[in-house]
Amino acid sequence: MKHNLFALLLCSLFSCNTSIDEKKPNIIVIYADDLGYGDVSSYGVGTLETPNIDKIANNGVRFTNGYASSATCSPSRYALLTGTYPWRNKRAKILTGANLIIDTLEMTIPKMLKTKGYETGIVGKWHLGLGNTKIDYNKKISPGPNEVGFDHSFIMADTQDRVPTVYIENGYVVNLDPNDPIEVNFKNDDYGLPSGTKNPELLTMKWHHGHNKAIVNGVPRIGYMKGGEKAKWSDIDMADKFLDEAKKYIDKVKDKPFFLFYTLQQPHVPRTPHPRFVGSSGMGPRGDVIKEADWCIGELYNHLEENNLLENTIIIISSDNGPVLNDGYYDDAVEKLGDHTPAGKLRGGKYSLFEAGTRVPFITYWKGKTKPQVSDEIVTQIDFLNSFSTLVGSDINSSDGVDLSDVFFNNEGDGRDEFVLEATTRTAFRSGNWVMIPPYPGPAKNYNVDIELGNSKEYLLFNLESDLSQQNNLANSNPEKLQEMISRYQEIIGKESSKVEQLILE
Ligand code: NG6
Ligand code: CA
Repeated sequence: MKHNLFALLLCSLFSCNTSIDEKKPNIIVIYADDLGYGDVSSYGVGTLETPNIDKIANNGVRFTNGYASSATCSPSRYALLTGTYPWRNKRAKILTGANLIIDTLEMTIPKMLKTKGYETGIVGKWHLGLGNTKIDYNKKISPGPNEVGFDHSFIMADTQDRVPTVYIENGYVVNLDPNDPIEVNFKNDDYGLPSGTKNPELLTMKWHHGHNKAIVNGVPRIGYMKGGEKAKWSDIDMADKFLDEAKKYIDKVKDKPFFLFYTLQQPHVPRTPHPRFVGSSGMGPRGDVIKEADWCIGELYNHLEENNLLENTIIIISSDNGPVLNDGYYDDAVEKLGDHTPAGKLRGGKYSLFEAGTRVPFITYWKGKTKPQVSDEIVTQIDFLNSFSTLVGSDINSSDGVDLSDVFFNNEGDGRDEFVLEATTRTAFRSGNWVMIPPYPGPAKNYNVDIELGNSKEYLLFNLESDLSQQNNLANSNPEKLQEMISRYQEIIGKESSKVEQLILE
């Protein structure tokens, strides 16, 4: 009490915002990688069981129209953290060994929360680029998460299928032996080491497309890597490692309000479940790593409960993009799928402008505050910044985001009316129950991953209320609606429209 009074006095003297910190809720965003709308059993459209996510979903708000901003990872993460449409940032594409794509001057969720006294941490996959010149993994790597608002970071740089296969903590490669420096190269095989293409006999997992370069733990990766032996991660222990780090972080900061961005690596390729999950789904490694992710979420929940943190912690669960089965390795994802439907009834998948690209599991939970609810309101991850801002009493806002704090946390209010979704630099527009996909050149399908991309010579117009699976193109039969959608879409994307027109003309 004495301590609190003293803090209050200090705060009133220096007009800081920490006096009511202890009442502010902790915020944990759990972000899966490539988890589909139908991969979570509470969504009722697949056959895989995810009891731990379901427990949170069934006690919180389960959104049926919840969207990532993009059908791929880096753009979605960029939009989530900045509240800005990814198509406004030309560098927000799928990254491979790239430099940081968030400007260090840009507003982010952790930066905003820090103005209100929050501790901020990220544990897991980053995939937003590092440094601003050629990255030297043997020195402090900066700028990165710590320069865009995170007090603490324990990350893998890109994805599990890319080198360097090491963890980076607050800018430093973990367990790096200075006598065994790391070199990384995404173009030329300069190191003369075994590779997926040259040495199939060394592989424990076979590549299907891409992923044929450096071999680490028997798995061929994207890119070449030399050195850093002691620093290399163990793939099968990655889930446990991230979970441990997440718990350690919570233990360290739990006396203050905190924001944790817990970015799971599952079920992105390569799918490497810990042996205790092998066979747990009956669907091969893809199902098994989803079981593993579900278990991790349960463990994190238990940890919060054991530490009496559950009442004052908001938990959000979502995914960065929709599902894909074969994303570059032979891992039985297709063969052992059975009746499971990772995208539910939605068309497309990862990389696609159709619904399954961006419509993802989306759950908010705040014990004692949110009532169990299934909400059909349209909500997106671009809206987190503005919604968290309202929640913590900040006036920082992004112009692309909408304040949906009531929808997320109070079982009240309306969702968005409209938003522009993105897939591999193409955009489409949802307004109410309508979706308009402009014409784009390119193949209708990515045959490697067996997913329809949403490219077509004609405008596509769907009414999701009567046609959730986007089977009936109403562009010809409803020209007024089409024109209305095109006009509004072009108004939003502004000068980007010239680019779209150009693509249409090609
Ligand atoms: C692609 C990879 C894919 C995946 C994706 C990024 C190939 C052929 N495909 O380039 O396997 O890594 O990048 O996925 O290399 S994401 O979820 O991080 O966006
Ligand atoms: Ca992803």
